[in-house]
Amino acid sequence: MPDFLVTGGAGFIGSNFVRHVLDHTDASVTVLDKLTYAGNLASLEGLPEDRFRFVQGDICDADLVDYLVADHDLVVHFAAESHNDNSLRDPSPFLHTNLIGTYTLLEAARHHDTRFHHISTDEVYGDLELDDPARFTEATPYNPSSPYSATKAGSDLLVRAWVRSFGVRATISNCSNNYGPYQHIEKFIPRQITNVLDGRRPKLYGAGLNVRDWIHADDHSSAVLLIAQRGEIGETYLIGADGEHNNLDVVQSILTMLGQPADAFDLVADRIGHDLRYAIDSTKLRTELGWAPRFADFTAGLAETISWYREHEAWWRPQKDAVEAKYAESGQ
Ligand code: NAD
Ligand code: TDX
Repeated sequence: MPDFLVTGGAGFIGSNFVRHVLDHTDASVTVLDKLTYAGNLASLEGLPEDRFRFVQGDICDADLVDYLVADHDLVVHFAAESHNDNSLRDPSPFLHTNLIGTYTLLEAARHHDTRFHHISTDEVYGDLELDDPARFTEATPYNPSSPYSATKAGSDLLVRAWVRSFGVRATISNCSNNYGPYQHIEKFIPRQITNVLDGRRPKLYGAGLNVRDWIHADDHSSAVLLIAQRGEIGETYLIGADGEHNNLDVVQSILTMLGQPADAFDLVADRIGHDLRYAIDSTKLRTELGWAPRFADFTAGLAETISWYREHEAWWRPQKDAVEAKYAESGQ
């Protein structure tokens, strides 16, 4: 088993992936993470010391990145500024981390001929109409809407260019919306769960009719591990679990599961340029690599996630007031 360098491993999906690799392989893992507001060492507690190492640092630090990449067989690159609303308030860290950071890692992978897997998002494809029978595929043209998704699209294009021009041994995956334990409470599902647990009302942007295609973070991790092990160099794989739901339905499920009336939410200011619908066709990943999600039932996965936030208040409580104060400034 190769040794993994996981960037952004103190974040939501990165920390899930680290646990997944340690549980399902005999590989060792090094995490490189800057510990921005979104990184949390508490998400990596209890991992085996003989197989896990944490390095605090910036993926734009070329010397550090070069030193670490030289010492590993495989880089899995999760580190990013990841929240659309933040990118609308201040795009600059998104350009720094998502573009310069990816470039810095690619240069190190090129110099050391290190296998590289790039984590990206379905948002690079823009959005779909609610009644469009189509879903995104690997052939869908890029059409990003927000500063966040534009920088992720740019990072994907850098990876493709480094494959073609310099022979970097890279793959890319574009995944739909993740949910599950350890997700930062600025994001939709954990924000609403912790609102209800905190005696606040859930906040829906616009009319709540935007659709997201939900996948449990564990299923994202199993797909990434499979692509890292068996994916074809230069290829892109879309990851999704057929989990389309509109935001209103998700909020009403959370309210009901927590014993509140289904109409106990507020409609608030809409997101600027708010993408209407995302939907993934993951046929390539399923047929070529034999992947299937474990959390096929979104309602069951959501109930488990609610229980996790109920039982891990110490993990999210320190951030709650600051997150809500920031949203309040923009009427959300
Ligand atoms: P997150 O915001 O929870 O975590 C990001 C992590 O990256 C944090 O630990 C942060 O400290 C670290 N980081 C940020 N800037 C850094 C830098 N310059 N150097 C080193 N570390 C840095 O994000 P997430 O939701 O776990 O997303 C992880 C990846 O998955 C991102 O690339 C994102 O675009 C992609 N993705 C996310 C979703 C989703 O639904 N959350 C869906 C598809 C793809
Ligand atoms: O309070 C809220 N109320 C609300 O209605 C918040 C925070 C969000 N929303 C809406 C906006 C979206 O339609 O919920 C939906 C999901 O919002 P986010 O959790 O912010 O996710 P999204 O913008 O869809 O992007 C997510 O999926 C793709 C991740 O944050 C990205 O990193 C990933 O690339």
